[in-house]
Amino acid sequence: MSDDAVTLMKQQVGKAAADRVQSGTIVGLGTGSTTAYAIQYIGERLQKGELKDIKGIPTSFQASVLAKKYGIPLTSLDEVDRIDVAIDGADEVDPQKQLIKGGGAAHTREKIVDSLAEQFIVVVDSSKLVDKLGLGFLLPVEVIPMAMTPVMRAIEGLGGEPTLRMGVKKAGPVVTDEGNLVIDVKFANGIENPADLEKTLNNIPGVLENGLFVDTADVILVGEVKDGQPSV
Ligand code: ABF
Repeated sequence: MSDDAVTLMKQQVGKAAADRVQSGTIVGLGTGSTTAYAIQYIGERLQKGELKDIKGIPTSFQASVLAKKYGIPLTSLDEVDRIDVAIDGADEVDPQKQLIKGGGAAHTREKIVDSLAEQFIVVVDSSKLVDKLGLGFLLPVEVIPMAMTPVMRAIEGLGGEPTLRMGVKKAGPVVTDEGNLVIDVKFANGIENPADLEKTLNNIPGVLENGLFVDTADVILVGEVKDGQPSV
């Protein structure tokens, strides 16, 4: 699929999510290129006066920068008693609405915000839809730096193949907003039981959070191209 078609799908699904935001609400703002369009369109709706009195809770430094760029007032979990809706991307979505997230190394804060939201809307292009999690995308696991080696051993004991995530633009390992490392895990046959694995991984001493989001997503908005036109 051409890059233009994927961009069009991301724009359409980001707009569709932004159109669901209501005035007077608290909105969780996710990370990634698809959610970036949702943030942009929320900002445009505010500018046009279609939306009033919303406050955003960013899930990453990137989300906070975008929110400020598009004029979305920000707040924090200390200031609010609820999150009405969260909009966030994903790396894989299975038919049970279970997700793999964390390609942007922000899944810890994302899971906090997305799981608190009354409604968690996932925005993806159709390439993210899979039958089984883990066959295509490696599972991100955020690890306290001093525990990296024993955590890797524990993951190998679970049948996973762990790799420390290295930076692309910056040399050295990727460091999360919390100052931790990210291990990406390959499971040769995919992930048989995401719910069990999510709990097992988070019980390994030194693991802060993993990228399995089970029973978290409420709505999956999928951008696709039909007859050459983007649609949601
Ligand atoms: C973020 O969005 C990450 O959890 C996930 O990896 C990413 C997907 O980004 P994109 O929409 O750019 O594919 O929430």
